[in-house]
Amino acid sequence: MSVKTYPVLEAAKSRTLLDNATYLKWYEDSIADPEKFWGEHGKRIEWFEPYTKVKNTSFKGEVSIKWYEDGLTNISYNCIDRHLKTHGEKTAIIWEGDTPYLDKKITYNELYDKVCRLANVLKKHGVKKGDRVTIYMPMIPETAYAMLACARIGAIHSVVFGGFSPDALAGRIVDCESTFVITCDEGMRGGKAIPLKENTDTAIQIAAKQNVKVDKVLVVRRTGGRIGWAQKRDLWYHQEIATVEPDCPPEKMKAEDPLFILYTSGSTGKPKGVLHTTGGYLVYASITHEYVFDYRDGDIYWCTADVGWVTGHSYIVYGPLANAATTLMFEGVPNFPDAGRFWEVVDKHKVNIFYTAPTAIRSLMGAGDDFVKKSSRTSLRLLGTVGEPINPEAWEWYYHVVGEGRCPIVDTWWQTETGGILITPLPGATDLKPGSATRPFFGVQPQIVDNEGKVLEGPADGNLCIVDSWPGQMRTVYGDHERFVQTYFSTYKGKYFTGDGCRRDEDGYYWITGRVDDVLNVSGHRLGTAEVESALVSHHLVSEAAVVGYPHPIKGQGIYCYVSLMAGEVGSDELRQELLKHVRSEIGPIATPDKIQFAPGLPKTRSGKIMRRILRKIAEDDFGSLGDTSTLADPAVVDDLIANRQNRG
Ligand code: 6R9
Repeated sequence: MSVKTYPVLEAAKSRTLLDNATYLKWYEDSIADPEKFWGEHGKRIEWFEPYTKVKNTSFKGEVSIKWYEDGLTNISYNCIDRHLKTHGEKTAIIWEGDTPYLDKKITYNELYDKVCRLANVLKKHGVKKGDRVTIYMPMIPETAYAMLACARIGAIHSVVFGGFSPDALAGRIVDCESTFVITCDEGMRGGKAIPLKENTDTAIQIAAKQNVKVDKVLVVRRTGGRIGWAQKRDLWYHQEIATVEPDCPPEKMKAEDPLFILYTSGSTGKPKGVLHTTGGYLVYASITHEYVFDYRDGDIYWCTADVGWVTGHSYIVYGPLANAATTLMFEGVPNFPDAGRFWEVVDKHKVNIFYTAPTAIRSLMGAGDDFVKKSSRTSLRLLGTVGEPINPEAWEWYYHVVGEGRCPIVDTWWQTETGGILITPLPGATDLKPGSATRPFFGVQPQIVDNEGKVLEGPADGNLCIVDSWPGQMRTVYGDHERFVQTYFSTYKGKYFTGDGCRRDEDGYYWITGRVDDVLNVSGHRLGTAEVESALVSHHLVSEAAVVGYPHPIKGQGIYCYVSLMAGEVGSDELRQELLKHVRSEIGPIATPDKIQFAPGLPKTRSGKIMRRILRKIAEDDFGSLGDTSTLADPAVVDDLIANRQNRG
């Protein structure tokens, strides 16, 4: 197969310090002597007490990851105070509301004021270093204030995506025993109000039944909609911040003190609390933000992710603010009021760097070029994607129609667990191939192994591992270090296993082929098949469920559910609707099944294991290659599944 290559653009070459030769040199140095490389680059942030140790990591045995361990710093200080002398009046955050006429700008001076006050509010209500604060918020500046206020006083934040249901929120509150919640009356998305406070109230009741009592709820007023109020528990944000001091000294944090927990789906069990710490995380978020996006002072930078995901943490809040950038926060959705919204916002705020997800690109591509062409987009200089593999057609459209062939695309591969970007082009250094995340960032050593763990050299197809630590790596699963070791370091002993399949081509470029475990990627959102299955079986009429992904033109992957009902029950369209509703309420709208097939039996091995491989093939309409079905307890089940599949027509 011949793959088109796009050489580095001249404009990108002239802007960046990092041409290809420099990339190669730095990369080599970073691998040959990580201590020296990260020792130098660690100085890009300010330390109250400098580190003398740089790297102390082991992927073997108990697995222990420490970076800059004897240094003292504070992330809020680094993202705000440090910039005040030179950038105090610079815009830190541009907020673009859901409706096109709503926007505002927040300078670094204002950010300082807001964050200090909120930090003082937290303190006043007893939040201390190490306490967990849950943030269940829409895309408004107060969400960033809340994260930074926690970081300022050393509280650990757990941001829960505003699209999650009360049940999912409760699970996350309970897991990290969080007694303080920051939320909003309602969020606004695509013209619709999202009842965040109401969901929080419900979640708190659920959590209470599991013996976790939320003491305080701080409520930001966004819409002014009617909400319930618990006198002793609930606090209005606007009232509270008016009564506290405008300064709050930043807590001196050890580099390895926790910064945040972010729950993410794995192949088994409940979502895991991915724990990131302070020093290494910030160094890594900041260096990748600068070099991957070729960020320069004065650039307007926009990442369209939600702060409820890791992309929002590292590349809306922490990376950009550590670099004193202007970061745009968008409350709305790509197709409201119409499919031209992104490009309108680009023109309105003169956005230079634009970072979004393949699913958004595919859906806007489907809406037609006219929506793009209505805008000028002359400010754009660099485009980025993240979240899932980008198909070459979408890449080409993004490059030629949106970027008019002027803007490099950085296809950035990384994960909640990695804290920052690991495999990516650098705009002034890397020739691009549509669909490839290209080459590793500094200090990152990818390896491709086969299913037996044999290391594959040269061009190869297999499972993606990373062989040594980088500063942004997660440190543990909150409260369950054993699960951390089991999940990431036991499949291939002594290596970090990403869960992704990957091909390396003859130029050493990496092509991520998608998850090789039971994790779905729906519109760039991670979901465990086990989570959807357990939501389905929690319905009283369902006896068993198996969930697989199948290719979906917009979402990347769709959710295909095989459902067996209790004896005597019959599947119907009404029941299908009821199950859709049920899953939405258990997890949230992102988990809404695309197809539900009622199946009297599921293909199982004689030992009772569901053969997902077969279910995947049927969901993909690919029955020619079902493979060996002889180990099935009852091979006839398969014929029934094919006859009743949901993809017909
Ligand atoms: C940052 C983020 C991680 C999973 C990851 C992979 C997929 C992310 C990708 C990509 C191909 C890219 N993924 N970026 N696949 N090309 N550029 O998305 O984190 O939500 O934890 O998802 O997303 O499968 O393992 P997270």
